[in-house]
Amino acid sequence: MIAYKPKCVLITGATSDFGRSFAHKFAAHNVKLVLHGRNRDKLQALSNELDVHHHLMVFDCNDEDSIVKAFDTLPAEFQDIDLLINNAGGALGGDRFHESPLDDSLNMVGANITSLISISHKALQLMSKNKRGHIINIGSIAGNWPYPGGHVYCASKAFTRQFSLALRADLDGTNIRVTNIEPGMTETEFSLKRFKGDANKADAVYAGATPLQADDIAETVYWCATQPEHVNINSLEIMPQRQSFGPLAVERS
Ligand code: 8X3
Repeated sequence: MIAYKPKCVLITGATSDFGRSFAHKFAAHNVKLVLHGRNRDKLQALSNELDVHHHLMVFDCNDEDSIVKAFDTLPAEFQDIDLLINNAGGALGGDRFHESPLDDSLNMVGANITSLISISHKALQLMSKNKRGHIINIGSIAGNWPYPGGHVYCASKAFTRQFSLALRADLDGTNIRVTNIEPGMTETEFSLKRFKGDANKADAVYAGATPLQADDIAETVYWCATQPEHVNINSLEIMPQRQSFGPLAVERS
């Protein structure tokens, strides 16, 4: 028996592995959905798999005008969004910062930070009018633990964590919750996208490691979203049992 059932959940990046898992998880509990994706065909394919009431939003996270338009044309029956899952975004590249294309870094800032700000701003207008809501940001352990080649990705996830916590402070008295979920190694297309289609590099990340699966994170998100209204999970870091910490690097002469 769950303590709270969201009325309407907006999932960004719904066509990706995490997003698809979130959509199926909430649909299985008959929760109305607003599904965002950049690719209309992929979004339509997801739509065809769901038999719950839903609305599709197509926009590129780097296109501010289309974000605004998507919210301004949201049908009345979907304006009761009381859960936003900020899932869109990802990592691009794993080389050292100064040896990586600057465009990759700027695109990560756009997808992981700028659009998260814009979408949260729009969703909060609705939630504060309705005096209820919850934002669940999909952060990463990369926001807590830096690693070589992580640079802007790590920094964007550190932003997500601190933005989530600071929003908590701003939203005092509004009945709106904020949670930052911080997954570690999860076997998804994340690495394939990061390494721009290089399957060997992507597979090597997960080889022999028993990584988390998207459904593990969907389970966690659903648990956070269905806590009683007086409970706020601020942040939750989750790793595979077989992933842990290493020593700090020391350069020796
Ligand atoms: C994904 C986790 O460790 O690959 O956000 O950066 S990690």
